[in-house]
Amino acid sequence: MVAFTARAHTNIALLKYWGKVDQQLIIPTTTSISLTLDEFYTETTVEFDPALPNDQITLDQQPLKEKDRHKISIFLNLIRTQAQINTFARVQSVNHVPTAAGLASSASAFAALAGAGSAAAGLNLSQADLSRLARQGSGSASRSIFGGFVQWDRGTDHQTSVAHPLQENVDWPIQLLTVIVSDQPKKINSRGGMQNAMQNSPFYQNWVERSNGLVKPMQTAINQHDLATLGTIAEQNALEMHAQNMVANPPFFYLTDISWQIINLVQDLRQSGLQVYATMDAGPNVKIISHPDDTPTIKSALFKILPEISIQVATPGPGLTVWQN
Ligand code: 2P0
Repeated sequence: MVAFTARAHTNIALLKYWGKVDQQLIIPTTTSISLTLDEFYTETTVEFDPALPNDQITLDQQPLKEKDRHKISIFLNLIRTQAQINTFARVQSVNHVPTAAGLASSASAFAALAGAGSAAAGLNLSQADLSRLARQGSGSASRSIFGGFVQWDRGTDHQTSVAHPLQENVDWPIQLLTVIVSDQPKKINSRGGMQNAMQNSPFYQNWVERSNGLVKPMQTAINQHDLATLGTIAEQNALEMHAQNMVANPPFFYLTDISWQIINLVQDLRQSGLQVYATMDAGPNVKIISHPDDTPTIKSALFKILPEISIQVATPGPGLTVWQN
Protein backbone atom coordinates (compact mmCIF):
# COMPACT_ATOMS: atom_id res chain seq x y z
CA MET A 1 0.00 0.00 0.00
CA VAL A 2 1.03 3.64 -0.34
CA ALA A 3 3.04 5.48 2.32
CA PHE A 4 1.90 8.86 3.60
CA THR A 5 3.75 11.38 5.73
CA ALA A 6 2.21 13.97 8.03
CA ARG A 7 3.60 16.91 9.93
CA ALA A 8 1.90 18.20 13.07
CA HIS A 9 3.05 20.93 15.44
CA THR A 10 2.93 21.02 19.23
CA ASN A 11 0.53 23.30 21.05
CA ILE A 12 0.51 25.01 24.43
CA ALA A 13 -2.77 25.37 26.28
CA LEU A 14 -3.82 28.85 27.37
CA LEU A 15 -6.86 27.27 29.04
CA LYS A 16 -5.82 23.84 30.27
CA TYR A 17 -7.24 20.37 29.84
CA TRP A 18 -6.76 18.62 33.18
CA GLY A 19 -9.12 15.70 33.73
CA LYS A 20 -11.24 13.21 31.83
CA VAL A 21 -14.92 12.35 32.07
CA ASP A 22 -14.28 9.32 29.85
CA GLN A 23 -10.84 7.64 30.04
CA GLN A 24 -11.34 5.49 26.96
CA LEU A 25 -12.62 8.10 24.52
CA ILE A 26 -10.71 10.92 26.26
CA ILE A 27 -13.62 13.26 26.85
CA PRO A 28 -12.31 16.12 29.03
CA THR A 29 -13.95 17.93 31.95
CA THR A 30 -13.19 21.35 30.49
CA THR A 31 -13.09 23.10 27.14
CA SER A 32 -9.48 24.08 26.46
CA ILE A 33 -7.88 26.71 24.21
CA SER A 34 -4.34 26.51 22.84
CA LEU A 35 -1.81 28.09 20.53
CA THR A 36 -0.09 25.86 17.98
CA LEU A 37 3.65 26.56 17.76
CA ASP A 38 5.70 26.92 14.59
CA GLU A 39 9.10 25.78 15.85
CA PHE A 40 8.25 22.34 17.26
CA TYR A 41 6.71 19.50 15.28
CA THR A 42 6.62 15.76 14.60
CA GLU A 43 6.86 14.16 11.16
CA THR A 44 5.48 10.65 10.81
CA THR A 45 5.38 8.25 7.86
CA VAL A 46 2.95 5.32 7.84
CA GLU A 47 2.67 2.43 5.40
CA PHE A 48 0.39 -0.57 5.84
CA ASP A 49 2.13 -3.67 4.49
CA PRO A 50 0.51 -7.15 4.25
CA ALA A 51 3.99 -8.71 4.57
CA LEU A 52 4.52 -7.42 8.13
CA PRO A 53 4.01 -9.84 11.06
CA ASN A 54 3.35 -6.93 13.48
CA ASP A 55 3.46 -3.14 13.69
CA GLN A 56 7.01 -1.84 13.28
CA ILE A 57 7.49 1.52 14.89
CA THR A 58 10.54 3.76 15.23
CA LEU A 59 10.93 7.13 16.90
CA ASP A 60 14.00 9.10 15.82
CA GLN A 61 15.30 5.92 14.10
CA GLN A 62 15.08 3.89 17.33
CA PRO A 63 12.57 1.07 17.92
CA LEU A 64 9.99 1.99 20.55
CA LYS A 65 9.81 0.39 23.98
CA GLU A 66 7.14 -2.28 24.33
CA LYS A 67 4.76 -0.10 26.37
CA ASP A 68 4.86 2.76 23.84
CA ARG A 69 4.62 0.35 20.90
CA HIS A 70 1.48 -1.12 22.44
CA LYS A 71 -0.06 2.35 22.81
CA ILE A 72 0.61 3.12 19.12
CA SER A 73 -0.73 -0.28 17.99
CA ILE A 74 -3.95 0.31 19.92
CA PHE A 75 -4.28 3.66 18.17
CA LEU A 76 -3.57 2.03 14.77
CA ASN A 77 -6.36 -0.44 15.59
CA LEU A 78 -8.81 2.48 15.59
CA ILE A 79 -7.68 3.29 12.04
CA ARG A 80 -7.73 -0.36 10.93
CA THR A 81 -11.26 -0.83 12.24
CA GLN A 82 -12.49 2.27 10.47
CA ALA A 83 -10.75 1.35 7.19
CA GLN A 84 -11.74 -2.33 7.50
CA ILE A 85 -8.20 -3.58 7.01
CA ASN A 86 -6.15 -5.91 9.17
CA THR A 87 -2.64 -5.35 7.86
CA PHE A 88 0.16 -4.16 10.12
CA ALA A 89 1.96 -0.89 9.60
CA ARG A 90 5.47 0.47 9.36
CA VAL A 91 5.58 3.75 11.31
CA GLN A 92 8.59 6.05 11.29
CA SER A 93 8.33 9.12 13.44
CA VAL A 94 10.82 11.95 13.84
CA ASN A 95 10.43 14.52 16.59
CA HIS A 96 11.51 18.06 15.89
CA VAL A 97 10.66 18.93 19.45
CA PRO A 98 13.99 19.28 21.24
CA THR A 99 13.79 16.83 24.14
CA ALA A 100 15.48 19.45 26.27
CA ALA A 101 12.63 21.86 25.64
CA GLY A 102 10.35 19.68 27.71
CA LEU A 103 7.46 20.60 25.44
CA ALA A 104 4.68 18.08 25.14
CA SER A 105 5.32 15.89 22.13
CA SER A 106 2.31 13.60 22.56
CA ALA A 107 0.12 16.31 20.99
CA SER A 108 2.19 16.55 17.80
CA ALA A 109 2.89 12.78 17.82
CA PHE A 110 -0.73 11.62 17.81
CA ALA A 111 -1.88 14.39 15.47
CA ALA A 112 0.79 13.38 12.92
CA LEU A 113 0.00 9.68 13.39
CA ALA A 114 -3.72 10.33 12.87
CA GLY A 115 -2.97 12.25 9.66
CA ALA A 116 -0.47 9.82 8.12
CA GLY A 117 -2.16 6.65 9.41
CA SER A 118 -5.64 7.51 8.19
CA ALA A 119 -4.38 8.56 4.74
CA ALA A 120 -2.20 5.43 4.41
CA ALA A 121 -5.23 3.29 5.28
CA GLY A 122 -7.19 4.91 2.46
CA LEU A 123 -9.46 6.98 4.71
CA ASN A 124 -10.25 10.49 3.64
CA LEU A 125 -11.09 12.13 6.96
CA SER A 126 -12.26 15.69 7.49
CA GLN A 127 -10.20 17.87 9.84
CA ALA A 128 -12.90 17.46 12.50
CA ASP A 129 -12.73 13.67 12.17
CA LEU A 130 -8.92 13.82 12.35
CA SER A 131 -9.27 15.82 15.56
CA ARG A 132 -11.67 13.21 17.01
CA LEU A 133 -9.26 10.42 16.02
CA ALA A 134 -6.16 12.20 17.40
CA ARG A 135 -8.01 12.91 20.66
CA GLN A 136 -8.25 9.18 21.34
CA GLY A 137 -4.44 8.92 21.26
CA SER A 138 -3.82 11.92 23.51
CA GLY A 139 -6.29 14.63 24.44
CA SER A 140 -4.08 17.57 23.54
CA ALA A 141 -3.46 16.04 20.08
CA SER A 142 -7.03 16.93 19.10
CA ARG A 143 -5.92 20.59 19.08
CA SER A 144 -2.73 20.04 17.02
CA ILE A 145 -4.76 19.27 13.88
CA PHE A 146 -5.30 23.03 13.54
CA GLY A 147 -2.96 26.02 13.40
CA GLY A 148 -3.01 29.22 15.45
CA PHE A 149 -5.52 29.55 18.27
CA VAL A 150 -7.61 26.41 18.70
CA GLN A 151 -10.51 25.45 20.93
CA TRP A 152 -11.23 21.86 21.97
CA ASP A 153 -14.89 21.71 22.97
CA ARG A 154 -15.21 19.29 25.85
CA GLY A 155 -18.45 17.91 24.39
CA THR A 156 -20.27 14.96 25.85
CA ASP A 157 -19.38 12.13 23.46
CA HIS A 158 -17.07 11.10 20.60
CA GLN A 159 -18.90 13.27 18.09
CA THR A 160 -19.11 16.48 20.11
CA SER A 161 -15.69 16.41 21.81
CA VAL A 162 -13.69 17.97 18.99
CA ALA A 163 -11.35 20.89 18.30
CA HIS A 164 -11.87 23.75 15.86
CA PRO A 165 -9.77 26.78 14.94
CA LEU A 166 -10.53 30.13 16.57
CA GLN A 167 -7.92 32.05 14.55
CA GLU A 168 -5.77 30.05 12.11
CA ASN A 169 -3.57 32.86 10.87
CA VAL A 170 -2.27 34.81 13.80
CA ASP A 171 -1.25 38.11 12.26
CA TRP A 172 -0.60 40.00 15.49
CA PRO A 173 2.43 39.94 17.76
CA ILE A 174 2.37 37.16 20.34
CA GLN A 175 5.03 34.60 21.24
CA LEU A 176 5.93 32.05 23.86
CA LEU A 177 9.35 31.99 25.48
CA THR A 178 9.97 28.56 26.98
CA VAL A 179 12.37 28.70 29.89
CA ILE A 180 13.91 25.26 30.26
CA VAL A 181 14.17 24.41 33.91
CA SER A 182 14.69 20.67 33.45
CA ASP A 183 15.05 18.19 30.62
CA GLN A 184 14.45 15.19 32.87
CA PRO A 185 11.38 13.01 32.28
CA LYS A 186 8.64 14.08 34.68
CA LYS A 187 7.99 11.99 37.77
CA ILE A 188 4.22 12.05 37.39
CA ASN A 189 2.89 11.85 33.86
CA SER A 190 -0.07 13.99 32.76
CA ARG A 191 -2.43 11.05 32.59
CA GLY A 192 -1.83 10.00 36.22
CA GLY A 193 -1.54 13.57 37.48
CA MET A 194 -4.82 14.81 36.08
CA GLN A 195 -6.60 11.70 37.35
CA ASN A 196 -5.27 12.24 40.87
CA ALA A 197 -6.25 15.93 40.86
CA MET A 198 -9.71 15.11 39.56
CA GLN A 199 -10.40 12.40 42.12
CA ASN A 200 -8.65 13.90 45.12
CA SER A 201 -8.62 17.69 44.97
CA PRO A 202 -11.44 19.07 47.15
CA PHE A 203 -11.66 22.09 44.81
CA TYR A 204 -11.67 20.21 41.50
CA GLN A 205 -15.31 20.86 40.61
CA ASN A 206 -14.78 24.52 41.32
CA TRP A 207 -11.78 24.54 38.96
CA VAL A 208 -13.90 22.96 36.21
CA GLU A 209 -16.60 25.61 36.57
CA ARG A 210 -14.10 28.48 36.73
CA SER A 211 -12.13 27.15 33.76
CA ASN A 212 -15.20 26.70 31.59
CA GLY A 213 -16.25 30.23 32.61
CA LEU A 214 -12.99 31.58 31.15
CA VAL A 215 -13.68 30.27 27.62
CA LYS A 216 -15.71 33.27 26.44
CA PRO A 217 -13.37 35.91 27.92
CA MET A 218 -10.40 34.09 26.33
CA GLN A 219 -12.16 33.99 22.94
CA THR A 220 -12.82 37.73 23.20
CA ALA A 221 -9.18 38.45 24.11
CA ILE A 222 -8.03 36.44 21.06
CA ASN A 223 -10.52 38.20 18.76
CA GLN A 224 -9.42 41.60 20.03
CA HIS A 225 -5.68 40.78 19.89
CA ASP A 226 -5.63 41.68 23.56
CA LEU A 227 -2.34 40.27 24.86
CA ALA A 228 -2.85 41.64 28.39
CA THR A 229 -6.24 40.00 28.94
CA LEU A 230 -5.21 36.77 27.19
CA GLY A 231 -2.07 36.52 29.33
CA THR A 232 -3.87 37.37 32.58
CA ILE A 233 -6.49 34.67 31.99
CA ALA A 234 -3.89 32.09 30.91
CA GLU A 235 -1.69 32.69 33.96
CA GLN A 236 -4.65 32.50 36.33
CA ASN A 237 -5.90 29.27 34.74
CA ALA A 238 -2.44 27.66 34.85
CA LEU A 239 -1.91 28.53 38.51
CA GLU A 240 -5.35 27.19 39.38
CA MET A 241 -4.53 23.94 37.58
CA HIS A 242 -1.32 23.59 39.59
CA ALA A 243 -3.24 24.44 42.77
CA GLN A 244 -5.40 21.34 42.19
CA ASN A 245 -2.26 19.20 42.23
CA MET A 246 -0.98 20.82 45.41
CA VAL A 247 -4.16 19.99 47.31
CA ALA A 248 -4.64 16.48 45.85
CA ASN A 249 -4.14 13.43 48.05
CA PRO A 250 -1.29 12.67 47.86
CA PRO A 251 -0.26 16.19 46.82
CA PHE A 252 2.20 16.51 43.95
CA PHE A 253 4.13 19.36 42.38
CA TYR A 254 5.40 19.92 38.85
CA LEU A 255 6.87 23.33 39.69
CA THR A 256 10.28 23.55 41.35
CA ASP A 257 11.98 26.40 43.20
CA ILE A 258 13.47 27.54 39.88
CA SER A 259 10.00 27.57 38.26
CA TRP A 260 8.80 29.83 41.09
CA GLN A 261 11.80 32.14 40.65
CA ILE A 262 10.78 32.58 37.02
CA ILE A 263 7.10 33.09 37.87
CA ASN A 264 8.13 35.75 40.42
CA LEU A 265 10.33 37.44 37.83
CA VAL A 266 7.42 37.51 35.37
CA GLN A 267 5.32 39.25 38.02
CA ASP A 268 8.14 41.75 38.69
CA LEU A 269 8.51 42.51 34.98
CA ARG A 270 4.78 43.07 34.79
CA GLN A 271 4.99 45.50 37.70
CA SER A 272 7.56 47.41 35.68
CA GLY A 273 5.11 47.72 32.79
CA LEU A 274 5.89 44.77 30.50
CA GLN A 275 3.09 42.57 29.13
CA VAL A 276 4.48 39.20 30.26
CA TYR A 277 2.49 36.26 31.62
CA ALA A 278 3.45 32.76 32.74
CA THR A 279 1.88 29.42 31.90
CA MET A 280 3.09 26.01 33.09
CA ASP A 281 2.10 22.47 32.10
CA ALA A 282 2.84 19.03 33.53
CA GLY A 283 6.50 19.85 34.20
CA PRO A 284 8.74 22.52 35.72
CA ASN A 285 9.34 24.59 32.56
CA VAL A 286 7.75 28.03 32.42
CA LYS A 287 6.38 29.45 29.19
CA ILE A 288 6.29 33.23 29.05
CA ILE A 289 3.51 34.70 26.91
CA SER A 290 4.85 37.99 25.58
CA HIS A 291 5.31 40.52 22.77
CA PRO A 292 8.24 39.68 20.44
CA ASP A 293 9.69 43.18 20.91
CA ASP A 294 10.23 42.44 24.61
CA THR A 295 12.39 39.34 24.08
CA PRO A 296 15.76 41.05 24.76
CA THR A 297 14.47 42.64 28.00
CA ILE A 298 12.95 39.37 29.24
CA LYS A 299 16.05 37.36 28.34
CA SER A 300 18.44 39.73 30.07
CA ALA A 301 16.26 39.78 33.21
CA LEU A 302 16.21 35.96 33.21
CA PHE A 303 19.97 35.66 32.70
CA LYS A 304 20.53 38.04 35.61
CA ILE A 305 18.88 35.65 38.07
CA LEU A 306 19.61 32.35 36.23
CA PRO A 307 22.80 32.78 34.15
CA GLU A 308 22.83 29.16 32.89
CA ILE A 309 19.19 28.94 31.86
CA SER A 310 18.22 27.98 28.31
CA ILE A 311 15.38 29.73 26.48
CA GLN A 312 13.46 28.72 23.32
CA VAL A 313 11.40 31.22 21.37
CA ALA A 314 8.19 29.95 19.74
CA THR A 315 5.72 31.72 17.48
CA PRO A 316 2.23 30.75 16.21
CA GLY A 317 2.33 27.81 13.80
CA PRO A 318 0.25 25.93 11.20
CA GLY A 319 -2.05 22.94 11.38
CA LEU A 320 -1.57 19.39 10.14
CA THR A 321 -0.21 18.73 6.63
CA VAL A 322 -0.30 15.30 4.97
CA TRP A 323 1.35 14.19 1.73
CA GLN A 324 1.88 11.00 -0.24
CA ASN A 325 5.51 9.81 -0.36
C1 2P0 B 1 -3.04 20.76 28.11
N1 2P0 B 1 -1.74 19.06 29.33
O1 2P0 B 1 -4.17 21.24 27.98
C2 2P0 B 1 -2.71 20.10 29.43
C3 2P0 B 1 -2.15 21.07 30.44
C4 2P0 B 1 -0.69 19.19 30.30
C5 2P0 B 1 -1.10 20.31 31.18
O2 2P0 B 1 -2.82 18.02 27.71
O3 2P0 B 1 -3.85 11.60 28.95
O4 2P0 B 1 -0.67 14.24 27.06
O5 2P0 B 1 -2.75 11.65 26.71
O6 2P0 B 1 -4.91 12.82 27.08
O7 2P0 B 1 -2.84 15.29 26.26
C6 2P0 B 1 -1.09 16.84 28.61
O8 2P0 B 1 -1.95 15.75 28.59
O9 2P0 B 1 -2.85 13.65 28.18
C7 2P0 B 1 -1.94 17.99 28.51
P1 2P0 B 1 -3.63 12.38 27.71
P2 2P0 B 1 -2.05 14.72 27.36
O10 2P0 B 1 -2.17 20.86 27.22
